[in-house]
Amino acid sequence: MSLKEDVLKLKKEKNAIILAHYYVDGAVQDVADFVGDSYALAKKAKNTDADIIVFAGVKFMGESAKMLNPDKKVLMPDLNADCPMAHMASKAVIKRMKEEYEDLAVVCYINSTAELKTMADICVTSSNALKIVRSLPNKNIFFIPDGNLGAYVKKQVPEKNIILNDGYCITHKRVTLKDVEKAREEHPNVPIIVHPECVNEVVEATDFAGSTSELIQYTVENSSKEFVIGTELGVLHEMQLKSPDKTFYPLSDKLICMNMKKVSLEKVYDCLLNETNEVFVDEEVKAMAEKSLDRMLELAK
Ligand code: CIZ
Ligand code: SF4
Repeated sequence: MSLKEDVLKLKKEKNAIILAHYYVDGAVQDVADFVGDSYALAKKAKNTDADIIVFAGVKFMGESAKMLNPDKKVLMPDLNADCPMAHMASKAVIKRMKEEYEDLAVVCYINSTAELKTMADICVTSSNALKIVRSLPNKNIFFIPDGNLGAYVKKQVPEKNIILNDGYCITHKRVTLKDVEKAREEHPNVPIIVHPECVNEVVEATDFAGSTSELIQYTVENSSKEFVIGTELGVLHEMQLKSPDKTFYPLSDKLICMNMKKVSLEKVYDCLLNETNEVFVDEEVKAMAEKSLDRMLELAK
């Protein structure tokens, strides 16, 4: 039997569900029950009746799944697959901001540790950030940890005073304006589409910015037969599956998240077989952090 078949068999025997992010290896996406971006995955994690959730993604995603579904066993193929941006905000700075602005809402991108989420009023993902920020009654908003997504939201929602933090995604930050210019030369008249985790000057120079699922949707609905893709290149797997007759060019070959790529099919199999790498979230942290996640799921409906 192939490793893929072994995983599928084991999954059935253990009543397990495999949730995979679009950024993990294609071979892992192919054994998953559900592949999605962080918003879709959080919703799935909340609504499953499986006994075990194997979360093929980075640590904050496993933590969120555990908080949304505390009675389930959540396993991660590699506990060292961690998103550096998830740590890029300071609790001391958040406290200071709260003192400075009486009506401050701390809006926390889901790409953050459970610890940081304890300081948040509400979580967002890139799929629902605009909708949620617009719907908040607060004028002053501290957007953590991603300064680039924060700047994108600020531009789209000018009626709010959005204070930016200086966190960033090490993967999307590698794309430069030069890459955009080069792609325009090599692929004239081809839409260049990017994730708003890219730096602002890149977002502004391209044709469309959106969340992972919005980018995939764009390539399905747009009549162009070619696209230049400015996000983690794992999404090409789904784009190609959805549009086999279209051609996708990477905006940069540096768009690889090394942490997402730590998740391999072998590790998926091992963690499910031995039920290792279980995710635990401290009770006190969970009690404070889960409110911001639940509030997101409520407001994003
Ligand atoms: O960069 C990430 O980790 C993203 C975009 C996650 C997600 O699906 O929103
Ligand atoms: Fe974190 Fe960026 Fe990797 Fe996403 S792509 S997990 S934000 S480092």
